[in-house]
Amino acid sequence: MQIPIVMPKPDLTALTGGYRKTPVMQIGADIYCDTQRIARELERIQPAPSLFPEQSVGLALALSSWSDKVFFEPGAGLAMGTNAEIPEPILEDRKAFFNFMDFDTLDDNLPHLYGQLRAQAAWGDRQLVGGRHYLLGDAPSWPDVLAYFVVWMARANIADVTPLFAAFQDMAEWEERLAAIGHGERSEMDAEEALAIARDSEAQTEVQVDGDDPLGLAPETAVTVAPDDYGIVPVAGELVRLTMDDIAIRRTDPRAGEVVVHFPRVGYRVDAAA
Ligand SMILES: N[C@@H](CCC(=O)N[C@@H](CS)C(=O)NCC(=O)O)C(=O)O
Repeated sequence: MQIPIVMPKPDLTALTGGYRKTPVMQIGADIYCDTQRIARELERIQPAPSLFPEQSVGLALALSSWSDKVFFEPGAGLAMGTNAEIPEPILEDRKAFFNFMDFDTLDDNLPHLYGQLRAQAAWGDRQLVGGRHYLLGDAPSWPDVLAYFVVWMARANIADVTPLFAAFQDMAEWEERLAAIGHGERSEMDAEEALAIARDSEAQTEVQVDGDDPLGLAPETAVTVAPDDYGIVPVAGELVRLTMDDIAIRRTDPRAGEVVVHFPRVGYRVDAAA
């Protein structure tokens, strides 16, 4: 399903209950929000080849927070501040969305942001020293995806990025290797069909609410779930899962029917509904 680049995104939010970010994965009536949650579900369904090889899962997931915040923020700031091609409606949408960025002082901040982006790209480049093909070794893994998406965004949007990254030859070759992996076979499905599949399916989610969780919530409690960083739109539903890894809530939508919406635990806030 194609989703609009700015709000409103009525077909997407019919599935998610309000979560607006990209990407979202739908499997029947299970809706997975956030790349981290999507990656873990893909790993569960298709464990080989692994996205988390050689017991790297803890490290790889910790790096999600790095790429989502520390690496992403200067990349997004520079994309907004230096790409004259970005249409005005997108800039206006992102001004409200990127609460970590002060658009009034963005121009003065650009040299700082360039410095932050370059120093973090250098980490990636150093990690490849000695002919290592991917960040954790000979096989691609989740940290490659995490680092690549910011570098890709930078190359596509940021003015003067070529000289900024010129010294990072190993990184440039790594980018080519990752791009060569491609996107598999893609086929389009329109929004009405996706919504019909949600309506006609039953969520395949096992109820699991951790009794030791510090939030002390019971299954079926009415809650809201929202990202704790930016794009903070609470999604309301009944608690189905609350573990150290994930959160899931059940909600009923006039167009999508009864769906279960999934989030990662880290980076998301759960509150009992008022
Ligand atoms: N933590 C989220 C971040 C997702 C995110 O910020 N996505 C950007 C696009 S790459 C977005 O949603 N931008 C606003 C929009 O598409 O409306 C994830 O890893 O999926």
